[in-house]
Amino acid sequence: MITRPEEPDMTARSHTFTHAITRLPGRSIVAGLRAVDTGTPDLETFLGHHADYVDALRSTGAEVVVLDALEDYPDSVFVEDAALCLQEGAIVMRPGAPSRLGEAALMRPTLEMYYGEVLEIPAPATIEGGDVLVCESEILVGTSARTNAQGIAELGRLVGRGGYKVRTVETPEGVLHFKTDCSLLDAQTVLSTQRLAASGCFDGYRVIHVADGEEAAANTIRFNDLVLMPAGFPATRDILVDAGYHVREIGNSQAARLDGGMSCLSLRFSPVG
Ligand code: CIR
Repeated sequence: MITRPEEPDMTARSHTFTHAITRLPGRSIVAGLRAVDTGTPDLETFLGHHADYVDALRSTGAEVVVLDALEDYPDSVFVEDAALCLQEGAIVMRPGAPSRLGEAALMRPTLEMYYGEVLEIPAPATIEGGDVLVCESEILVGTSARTNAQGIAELGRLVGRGGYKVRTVETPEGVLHFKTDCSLLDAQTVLSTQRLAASGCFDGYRVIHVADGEEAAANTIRFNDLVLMPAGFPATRDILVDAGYHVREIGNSQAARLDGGMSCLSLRFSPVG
């Protein structure tokens, strides 16, 4: 079912950004985590897709940082999991994947450049950015194999002071992250798989469902006037175009081999001040 927005909202703070942080994939990408082995990612192809992704973000006028690859951390190209960037402050996450703990700490100096003081999720809680969907008036956080109840409680404690409301939702069984299956398209509208929306977690929002068989298209990002989506999902692309969104398709075949998508590849923010 499609609920069509009268006019896609182009002004809300949940999807207007002045900055983004990305990190290049390194040679160690071949050792990245994956649920199912569908082939070894090819670095050259991945670098090409990454460059297209960065160009698309920059084309909206945003300042985009491209950090050097971290060979000791095969999954560090997926920067979204390492931090949460809100307007008022940034928080270093505490990944539930032990091999990714160190890369989160290494994001801190970059965040400090923009925010000054940066908060962090304390041990033993775990939470990854891929489970956090920042909406206009609330933050939805999915419990998953990577994000536990303690992690969500710690996040709630840190952002509660700023007036943010955190709502716990469930990531479907067997799905890596909450946002593997959904994205925010504008202040009122989410793109979601049927299996996730069926949980009722988006009641009160307009929901656009991805086309049947195109579940992997659910992880998009709304970044200023663009919706970046993975290439290869024509039916979902047409749904989004018909709904009035400006869609840019980006190759994602190599990131997909490591269960990664559009949101995982950047931290998007507009720091106050
Ligand atoms: C991992 O399993 O951690 C990486 N291979 C993929 C992370 C994808 N990140 C995301 O969905 N936010």
